[in-house]
Amino acid sequence: MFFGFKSKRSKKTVGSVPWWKTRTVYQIYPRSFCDSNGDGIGDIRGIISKLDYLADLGVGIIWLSPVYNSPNDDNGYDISDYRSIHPDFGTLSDMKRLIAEAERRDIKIIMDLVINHTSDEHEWFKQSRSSKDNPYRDYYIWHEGKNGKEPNNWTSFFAGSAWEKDVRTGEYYLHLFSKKQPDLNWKNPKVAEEVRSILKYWLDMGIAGFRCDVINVIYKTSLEDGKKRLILTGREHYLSQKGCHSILRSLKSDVFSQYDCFTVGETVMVSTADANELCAPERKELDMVFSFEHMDADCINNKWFKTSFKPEKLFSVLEKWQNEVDWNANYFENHDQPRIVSRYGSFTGIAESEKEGRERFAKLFAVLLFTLRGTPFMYQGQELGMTNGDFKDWGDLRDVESFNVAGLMKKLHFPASKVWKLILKASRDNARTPMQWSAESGGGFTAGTPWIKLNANRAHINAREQISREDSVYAFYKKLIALRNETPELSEGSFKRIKSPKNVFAYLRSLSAHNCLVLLNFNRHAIRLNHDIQKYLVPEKNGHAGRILCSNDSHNPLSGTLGAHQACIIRL
Ligand code: ISL
Ligand code: CA
Repeated sequence: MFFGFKSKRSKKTVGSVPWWKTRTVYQIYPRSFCDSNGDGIGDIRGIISKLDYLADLGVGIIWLSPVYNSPNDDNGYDISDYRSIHPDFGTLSDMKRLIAEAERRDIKIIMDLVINHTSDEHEWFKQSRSSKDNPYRDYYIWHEGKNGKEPNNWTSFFAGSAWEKDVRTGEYYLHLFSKKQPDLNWKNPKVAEEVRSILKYWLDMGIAGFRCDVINVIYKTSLEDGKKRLILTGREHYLSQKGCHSILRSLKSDVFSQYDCFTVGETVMVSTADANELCAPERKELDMVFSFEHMDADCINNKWFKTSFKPEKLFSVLEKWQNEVDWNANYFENHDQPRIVSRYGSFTGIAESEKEGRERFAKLFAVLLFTLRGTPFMYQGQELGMTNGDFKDWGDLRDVESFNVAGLMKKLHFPASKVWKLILKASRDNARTPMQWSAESGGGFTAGTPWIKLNANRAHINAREQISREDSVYAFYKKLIALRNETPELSEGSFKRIKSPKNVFAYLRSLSAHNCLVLLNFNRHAIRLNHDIQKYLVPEKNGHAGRILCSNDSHNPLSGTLGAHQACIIRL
């Protein structure tokens, strides 16, 4: 519900604020977005056919997950040629048309930059593994074994040792991810030279920036044994190292600063201090970073062990990041994360009867996303309130990480049914099911057989249905995007948390004399607001009540209570 607010086509730049601070970013996972030729795999022509949909929603930037050539061990995050497009997705000329067609609609495109590793099928690696004296040998990290075993005790992000022995030379190569993703050697200046030239190639083609994959792990200071840990043994030797900072500074000064572009780093295990070292303006490294701490509000130790969602944990992490980092890259979903409504809301979405609660919950997170200070990043299908996959058995899963981790759990003697339960909850495949465009058998995604199981709830959760309804999650996203575009205090204003009842998140966004109060009730029941909040709603001095700009519920918060899962923005 939006009050006294007309949605206009967005004014994309506000004053001198850079465009990447005011626009909304929409992430596309190309395999699962829209298939134009019936082979079951989403492609670039499919994306082009949906540009009007995105423009209408108010999207200002598309982040495209990898579309480069790749053997797809990790769905494109294993690149075998950085300058070409995977034939599954189309051709280079399709890509150029996508850039031009997006530009016509005032939408910019950023690409995924995966430079911690390449595919083992990249020409550099083929050369590198062929012999110890090949000129490409030093592009990767090779080491002889120690007493007939791996060179050190490091473990991979995808479980198991981070080393693989290669028969050709008898030495091991490092892979922090799958064994088909060998890590590049960033101590070799030739690697940086290659990457600079790849960056220019795409920027010259009209790309507006990059999402830099696991960018804070690229530099390995030493290859010594790491402190033994439950996950990622060895990490102290490569997380956010000095060497990484100097590489990023040189990429910024040699390349990024020469273009009107921006960078967002995907940075694992970062603290706010690490984030500031990477993206505070004076550091001249990255423009913003994705952190992970706020995604742990439903985990114990690591993402595989999910517990119930703890809203207060989420609030305190968000508050810390809002206060300590000037400009955040805000997100709650991406291609690696289960869907919000399923993981935090426990809405399976299979039952039509859950619709109202699920949609209200999806809108609650939408208000949070668009009212935090920073650039909002949304993921395809989030605007429809899409749910986790409805996978029935192992044959329905596709993700290399899920299989590797399941293998490790089995080795540790977890019972098979337990393994399935844990994987089902946390698998990255939950986010990768095809976009639900319509109720039809292919979900409007494909005329063929989708590469991964389409959720049966497409019958009632789909874009066509959402667009037809004024109170849908889609309509709510569209209005929120426009509201943020039209309300400088929401995009540029400061953030100040206000004391609130348990599981209610309340804060002010302020710019000069303008203030917006944001109230988010994460309780499943109505709640009475405390004095600290009430005093803003009806100020004693002038008696003017705040004006509600948006709410996911018709209940009036000015009455002093919030409804179950109610979220609203009030202009004071
Ligand atoms: O899924 C994760 C977080 O919940 C991580 O384990 C993830 O693998 C890590 O965040 C790195 O992700 C990025 O690099 C990977 C790729 O598989 C992911 O899809 C990508 O987002 C390797 O390139
Ligand atoms: Ca296709």
